[in-house]
Amino acid sequence: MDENKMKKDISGDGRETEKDKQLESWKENSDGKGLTTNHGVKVDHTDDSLKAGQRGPTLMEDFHFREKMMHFDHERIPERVVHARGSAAHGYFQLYEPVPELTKAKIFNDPSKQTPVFVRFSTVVGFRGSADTVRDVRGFATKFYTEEGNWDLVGNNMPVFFIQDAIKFPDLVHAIKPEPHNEMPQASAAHDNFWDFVSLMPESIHMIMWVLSDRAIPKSYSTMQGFGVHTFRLINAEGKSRFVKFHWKPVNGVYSLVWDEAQKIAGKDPDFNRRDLWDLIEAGVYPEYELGMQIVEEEDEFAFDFDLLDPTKIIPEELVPVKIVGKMVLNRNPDNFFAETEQVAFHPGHVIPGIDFTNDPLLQGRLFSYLDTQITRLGGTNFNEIPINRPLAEVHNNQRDGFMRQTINKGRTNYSPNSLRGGHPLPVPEEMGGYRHYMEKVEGKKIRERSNSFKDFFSQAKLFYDSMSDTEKKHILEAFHFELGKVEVMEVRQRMVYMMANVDMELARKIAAGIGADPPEDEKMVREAARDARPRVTGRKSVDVSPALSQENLKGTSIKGRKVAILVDNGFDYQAVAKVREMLMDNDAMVHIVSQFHGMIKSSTGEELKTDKNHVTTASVLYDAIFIPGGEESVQAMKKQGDVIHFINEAYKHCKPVGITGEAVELLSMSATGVTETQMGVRSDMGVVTAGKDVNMSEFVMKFKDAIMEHRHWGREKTGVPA
Ligand code: HDE
Repeated sequence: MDENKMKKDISGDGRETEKDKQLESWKENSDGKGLTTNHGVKVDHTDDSLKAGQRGPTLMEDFHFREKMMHFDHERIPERVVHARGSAAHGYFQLYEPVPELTKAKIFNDPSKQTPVFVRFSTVVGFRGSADTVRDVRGFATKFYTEEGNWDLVGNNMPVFFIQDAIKFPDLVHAIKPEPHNEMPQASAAHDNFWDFVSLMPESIHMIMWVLSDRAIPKSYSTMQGFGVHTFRLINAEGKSRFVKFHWKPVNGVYSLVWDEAQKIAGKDPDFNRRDLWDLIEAGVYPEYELGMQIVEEEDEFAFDFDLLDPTKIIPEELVPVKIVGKMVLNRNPDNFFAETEQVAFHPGHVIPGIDFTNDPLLQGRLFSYLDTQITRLGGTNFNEIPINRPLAEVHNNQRDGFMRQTINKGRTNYSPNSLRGGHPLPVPEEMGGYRHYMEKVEGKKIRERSNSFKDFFSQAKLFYDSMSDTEKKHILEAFHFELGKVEVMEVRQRMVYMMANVDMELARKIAAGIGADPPEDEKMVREAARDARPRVTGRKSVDVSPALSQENLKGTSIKGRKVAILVDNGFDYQAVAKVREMLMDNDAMVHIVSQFHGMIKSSTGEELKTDKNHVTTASVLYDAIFIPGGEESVQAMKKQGDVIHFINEAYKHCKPVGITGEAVELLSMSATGVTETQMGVRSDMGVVTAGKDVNMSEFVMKFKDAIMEHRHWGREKTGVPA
């Protein structure tokens, strides 16, 4: 404020002074708390630094400025070396039926209890600010705040991994991250270093099949499977151990994007998956997942044609069905991204009594890595005291000091054994809930060697490929063409072709044809690419195809959470929009009204609709389906809008449902879909659902809903739509 004016006000002349006004306004708006410094002192002004006169230098004694700036200077912590970009949600897990025969873990024995959870989904390769829809593995990490302590199930959306031994992890991650000399490409495996590594690592090929499949571009975290990957152990109260693989199965089905769409979304809305998760929860359409277990008795350890300890292998669900034990519901968004999503620290070693490890060499290495990484990332050993990491179970131990210690422990003893505090905290006997590691008999020489039982690198890669639908196979081939097409060193492309010949000769030939490599006819080179691979073991439990692997068989039975754009302009058919919107809302789908400009749009009968998006703030790739109602004036306007025609073409190209009624069917003949205009009755053809004027809208709405349920209409993929 002007210094002279202030003086005048203070001298007073009976009128309300500037200061009085400020005070009144503060009282009106204050929540009774007010802005403070970090040491709790109330701050009177935060928009100007303390200066020697209005135009003078800034003063060192301005403790508020220094504190504010210094905090800002240090506001970034090292991002996760992998899984840097993540999005998270709170929720709960609830058991369906107790399973005491399998595990003594209390979370699996009390169906009346809701155990709080915090789940973080992530991409692996990209930095914190990278796009969501890149081709990558997705992390699916769950922290269960159980009454017995925290249990972290730190899984992925793919059931296998690239490598068999943790010691290869730094190599894998160095190879897949942007190349060190020029830090390119961002969030992508499509570069020479990665494929050079893969072409020399046949153990990675099963995972490569998953990464080049549609699983690597999930549409929504709410419709994505999760897997614990490793074989763990469950221990019951009698001390009996069984092997277990954990599965998360989304209640609303499993869906992916298509590659062209995923790349466009990365530009249009890099936060696509994050926003979707947030919006679903805000709308009360809570993501739900069932937890499943594949149980293998100890005596069946060697019953399969692969080694249960090998993390590059699945247990086909046709051999060991997934027993569903409970459900997780994500129903609350975090309050603060940094405090929760960024600071959450997962660790596969956070287990509770009743859950134990196997000797999977990848898991064993992870047990070291996660604890270690938090110390750098979160600044010290006290990260478990950060609110999001704090267990609900009480913590009593002899840990005291270290950076950022939060707990003020009372008493003089911090060691065990002690007599000065009666020995407390006392170790807890197993019978009273103390964690006792499973007493597995172990014997062996100290060696750096891979078990021969891990060396069938290709059978399950082939199993995966053979279990895909034709469309999924086509997508895998296209992904190979994209990824290897970006590789500059020809020898690497060629080596990958030889490698893939060990999985499927026909696939390898098709890959070669798309990347300018020789077909894999040289048997010696094919064998060399396989390195020390061993053939599949015969005479054990095995399958040649696993229908459970194909997403075509994993569709949901509702349209819950699907996003539909309704394109309108002034003069649209209100009744048609009302009917479609009602159906979508009734089924928990999300609707956006899209028009050329933001604002209110008037129907032909005078009703008004507020637009949610205009043509420049959205695009067809951000929706699962589109609907365009009739209305003479609206359709005439849209005919002149290239964006509308592009919307139709692109949705059509990506095989999405396109619903069109009344005069709007004329727009089809302007599009590149090749669909001929029809004004007659209701027609549904490969996801294009049309209805002429004056038809029964209920029939249209039903058919449109079915088309949305189908998600993608792959029969259309053959058509070369320019969009
Ligand atoms: Fe991780 N992994 N990982 N990983 N991982 C990390 O831990 C590591 C592996 C997974 O949302 C890091 O806190 C090693 C398999 C998820 O915060 C790090 C090996 C699976 C997340 C680390 C693996 C995963 C991570 C980075 C090979 C699926 C994100 C920051 C032995 C079962 C968790 C951090 C979150 C994060 C190490 C392999 C899943 C560096 C050494 C297999 C979901 O510690």
